[in-house]
Amino acid sequence: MKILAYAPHMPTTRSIRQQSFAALPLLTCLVLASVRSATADAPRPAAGNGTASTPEAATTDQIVQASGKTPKAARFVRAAAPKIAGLAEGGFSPVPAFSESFDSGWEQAPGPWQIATWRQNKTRMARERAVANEEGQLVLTVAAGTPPRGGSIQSKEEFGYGRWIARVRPSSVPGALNSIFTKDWDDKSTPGDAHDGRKAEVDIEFLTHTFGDETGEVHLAIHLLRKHPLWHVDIPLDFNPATAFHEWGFDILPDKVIWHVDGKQLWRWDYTAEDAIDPGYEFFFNAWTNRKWILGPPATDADYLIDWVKFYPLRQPDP
Ligand SMILES: [Ca+2]
Ligand SMILES: [Ca+2]
Repeated sequence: MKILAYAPHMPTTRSIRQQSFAALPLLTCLVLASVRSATADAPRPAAGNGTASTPEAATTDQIVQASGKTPKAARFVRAAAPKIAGLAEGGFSPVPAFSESFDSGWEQAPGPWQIATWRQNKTRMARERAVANEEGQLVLTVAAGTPPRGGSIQSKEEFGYGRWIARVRPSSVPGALNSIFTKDWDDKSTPGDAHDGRKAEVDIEFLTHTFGDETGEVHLAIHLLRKHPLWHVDIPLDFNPATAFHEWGFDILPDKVIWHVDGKQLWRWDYTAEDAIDPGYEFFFNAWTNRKWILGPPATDADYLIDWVKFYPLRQPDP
């Protein structure tokens, strides 16, 4: 994403359990301390209205502005794209360490997930916009009209290196952003502070206004605390992501991130001595809107369908 701030999320915290983040991927190392204030997405106390106060707004605006100038990549053609490594070949566990199928009624006992009830990127999140349907799909809804209202969930635990795959179908209604991302919002080893992570973020974001007849775009980004986004790109696609479910994901590896769709590589981002993604990231889905970049709000409710998500950890090398 570009984005930090708005990117996918930005929750606020009222207790330890609420973590937030933004949507941008960030990465790693940055000077934590100094940056925190800069990050607008920082969570604030959700107390009451979850409204945020200040600094966040600036950051969100900055992110949106930067995201609106995202470089455009060459068109992605699924048939011609290279295949990603299989689980064994890539060194991943053959069995997911975490998986969720969002069965009907999921929202009544979301287990390892937290449903956002605060603002993210200036969009008000609520439980009624994060509900599983009869088909066993999580539906994150961006409501028609104003004020900006969306849905968002995040994992309660954090994860290390590995492969994430989510089977999703973004909305065909223009004016929404539907995301898949991982972010270090909270360092879970320090329960006294619920938003002390490094704020690095890896994003997949769909801007539904880019979807058309057999066409569309996906926005990929890396955010680090020191820079939002650190890197981002819009990739034109040879299909419309909203016409069918596809398996989207990313491999978070010790030396690079690889984004993929239906087993084909979308992009590869190699770490440098300064910029890298390290373990300890929470996982998120969200749906939100704004005017400038997302071209929202939508004219009718925009539903983002998420069938399942799985995480295959990278195996430790044998001693
Ligand atoms: Ca973390
Ligand atoms: Ca913490």
